[in-house]
Amino acid sequence: LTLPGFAQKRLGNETAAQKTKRMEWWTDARFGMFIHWGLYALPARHEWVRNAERITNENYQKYFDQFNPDLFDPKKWAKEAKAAGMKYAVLTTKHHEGFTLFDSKYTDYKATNTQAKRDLVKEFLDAFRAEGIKVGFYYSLIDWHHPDFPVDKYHPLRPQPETDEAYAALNKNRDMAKYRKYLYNQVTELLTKYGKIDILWADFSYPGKYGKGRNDWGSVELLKQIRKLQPGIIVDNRLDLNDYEDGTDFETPEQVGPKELEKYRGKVWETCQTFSGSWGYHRDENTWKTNRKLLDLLITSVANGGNLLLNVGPTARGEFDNRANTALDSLGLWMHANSKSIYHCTFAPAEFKAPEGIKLTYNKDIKKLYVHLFEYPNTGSITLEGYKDKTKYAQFLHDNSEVQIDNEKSTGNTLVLKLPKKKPDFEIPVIELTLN
Ligand code: JFZ
Repeated sequence: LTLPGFAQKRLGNETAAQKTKRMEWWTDARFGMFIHWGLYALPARHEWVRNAERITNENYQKYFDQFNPDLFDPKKWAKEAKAAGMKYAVLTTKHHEGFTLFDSKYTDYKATNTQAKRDLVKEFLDAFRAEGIKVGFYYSLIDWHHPDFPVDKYHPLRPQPETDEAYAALNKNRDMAKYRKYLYNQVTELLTKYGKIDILWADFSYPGKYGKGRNDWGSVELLKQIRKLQPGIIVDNRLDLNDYEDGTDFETPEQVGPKELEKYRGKVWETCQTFSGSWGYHRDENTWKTNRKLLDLLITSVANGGNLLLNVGPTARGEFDNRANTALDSLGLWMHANSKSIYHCTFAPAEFKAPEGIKLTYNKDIKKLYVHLFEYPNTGSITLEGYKDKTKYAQFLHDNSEVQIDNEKSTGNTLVLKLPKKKPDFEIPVIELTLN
């Protein structure tokens, strides 16, 4: 029963089934690459450096003048993404600093006017599409360079302490309506000049005092325009439209740990994660996640029905650095042998309980359950309560070698599997159970 007035607000008339269909490739893909690249690769100390160090346009100009990515070769990026098992990639076409990697006719603050002298977005698209990788645009709603973008609590020029008078003084010549038009024009450019775009990742809203939200961006109109120009596109939830039933395609839990991700089960979501802490290339950051941790995030995402968007911050010369390559290689090795437990998989039916040290994923079409051994037992066996009458066959995923059922110990509905004493040569080995 739907009572009039209780129906949620809607922007369009797509049904839930149509939405599921539109998003099918994305929910199947599970693993994508985020790429944060801009002028902030030069200072190499976080993409928020302008904010953190309160740098003026004038003092930031040197990075524009110096920008010269002589090693930029997106074909290499695309190959690296593909080898890691990633199925889509999202590039920062413009980050908060306002610099555009694409050739926009609405600004001079763009890659074509630097020593790079070319449209870097165009080259990214060509290269990734050639590898069969879906393509997405990150576009920053925030713009610290545009003269009309009103100073707010996140602006590098923000007043401290915060008072209405201080903001008003800084904003007397800034006009949000003009900036809103600029933003609308650039998004329109991005979605009309570059062919089919699979994802738009708009970032981000912070409504409230000295913040910005849907009325500032013109989010309703913007989203309608986005959907009109690219009917198949998938849009993130950062336009401040969460009270619209169809305003959001997916949630974006950012930099959260595996435990936190369990809360998103049943929703449509993608966690974005950095290797270290910064999204932009950060030379001196030494807190890199271990390869195991990255793998944990990938498996845990799928085990809870979500995607992982793993970020790389290319250097100012346009390359992934060695630390990034090493991490991607390691994920690629695992994915090469085990990706069947990732693609087209989701959380297991509730009847399957995962014992301590195990995470489950499930492919409902082929009725396979994937048992990820986060801890490898030294007892030579694992015990799965309630699995026996549901399981037909067990094998390791990486080599299709049989994992024998211990018929003596498998009493009642308990399934006991015999494992090799020596752990297979994967950080987290996977057993594939073929279900009845
Ligand atoms: C934003 C950006 O500021 C950041 O530089 C990066 O691009 C990241 C992917 O997205 O960071 C955010 C945005 C929103 C929240 C947190 C960090 N949030 O709503 O909690």
